[in-house]
Amino acid sequence: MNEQPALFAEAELFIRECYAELGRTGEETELRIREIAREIEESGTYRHTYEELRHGARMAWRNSNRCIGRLPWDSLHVIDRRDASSEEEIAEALFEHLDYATNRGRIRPTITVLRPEQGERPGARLWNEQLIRYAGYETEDGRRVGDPASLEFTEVCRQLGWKGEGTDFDVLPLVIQLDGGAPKWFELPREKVLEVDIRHPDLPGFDELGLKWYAVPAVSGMRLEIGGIRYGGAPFNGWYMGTEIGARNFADEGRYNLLPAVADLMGLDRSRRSSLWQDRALVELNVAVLESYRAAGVSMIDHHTAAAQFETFEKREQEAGRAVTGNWAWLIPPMAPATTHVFHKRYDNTIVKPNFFYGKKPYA
Ligand code: HEM
Ligand code: NRG
Repeated sequence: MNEQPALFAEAELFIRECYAELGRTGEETELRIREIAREIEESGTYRHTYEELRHGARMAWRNSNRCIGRLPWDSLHVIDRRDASSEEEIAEALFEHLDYATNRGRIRPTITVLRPEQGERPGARLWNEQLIRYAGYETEDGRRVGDPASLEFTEVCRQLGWKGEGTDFDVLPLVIQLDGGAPKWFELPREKVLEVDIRHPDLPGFDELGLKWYAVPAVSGMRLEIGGIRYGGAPFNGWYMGTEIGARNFADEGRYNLLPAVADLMGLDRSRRSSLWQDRALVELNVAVLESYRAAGVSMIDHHTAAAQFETFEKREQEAGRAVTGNWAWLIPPMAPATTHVFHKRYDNTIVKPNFFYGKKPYA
């Protein structure tokens, strides 16, 4: 099947919008579109300039309907590693991404763009959902260790020959696949992974739970799509909103399931749901997460400030003459949602490109 007309149509739309936003002239725009038309005719695809890649990735963030953190979209740091041509070179690029993005705690929103799909060649794929995530295990007696969200991927890593220590916080290896070849795994060097011990400012016994979490959330399981070009390997990161850890990763029954333990430390009555022991434990768990990141000097935002910044983003987009799209169910924070303005509005969930997409899992 010839996909060239569809590719060219997407490319043209993107270039017109991108060049208009960047203040390029009409002449430059038409010239570039003709150049791309020729390139597609000759090779079946085209290559973005660095400027197109950079602005395209920023537009993709701006268009991420589920993201409440979009205010600084125009400052995303874009690292072009389309040239990385072996799994080893890609692993190095990802280590460098983590170094740059972590910045000893002053996190910098960053994306590394790897080789895109080209015709039948799938380009670079990362099998990890995030660059840094904890392994999950189920023991023979049915006990759960680590992060249950990682059960399936941890088993994939095991079958590739990786072996975890079996703690609640084993950092998974990177699993990298190039052009549909055999995946290769790479242990993440310890010094690339900044972590924060979670302590509570005044709740006795809390610190003995021995909790910690990593500093940098770096989503690696999504495809970046710009002007019809599909980048299956384009890991990006910002910083955490506290509730992602405190109200979901630590609290969900299907994750670390810590609310009963925290409620018991607080001496709450768990025999009745109406004592609101879950709600009260949630608050203290989330205080501990926010205070711990602050004390460690690691960037993190609370959900109230995040919502206020999102409102500023909405105003700025309106001033720029652009419509804001959003997914309400994802934008509202998982704690006290009705205290934020987001709860009281409607959002248009239309998908605008450039954007990030989930596709089929590379394994399974
Ligand atoms: C989702 C916050 C940076 C793109 C989210 C979510 C939050 C969030 C709270 C919902 C996550 C969940 O419920 O699992 C933030 C904050 C950032 C930030 C505080 C700090 C700068 C970024 C960056 C990008 C991005 C740099 C891309 C360049 C996305 C996308 C999703 C998302 C694509 C949806 C993920 C999915 O569907 O699983 N963000 N974000 N965000 N964010 Fe952001
Ligand atoms: N909820 C997930 C992370 C999803 C993305 N969140 C961000 N992205 N903050 C978790 O690990 O809890 N970001 O690019 O900053």
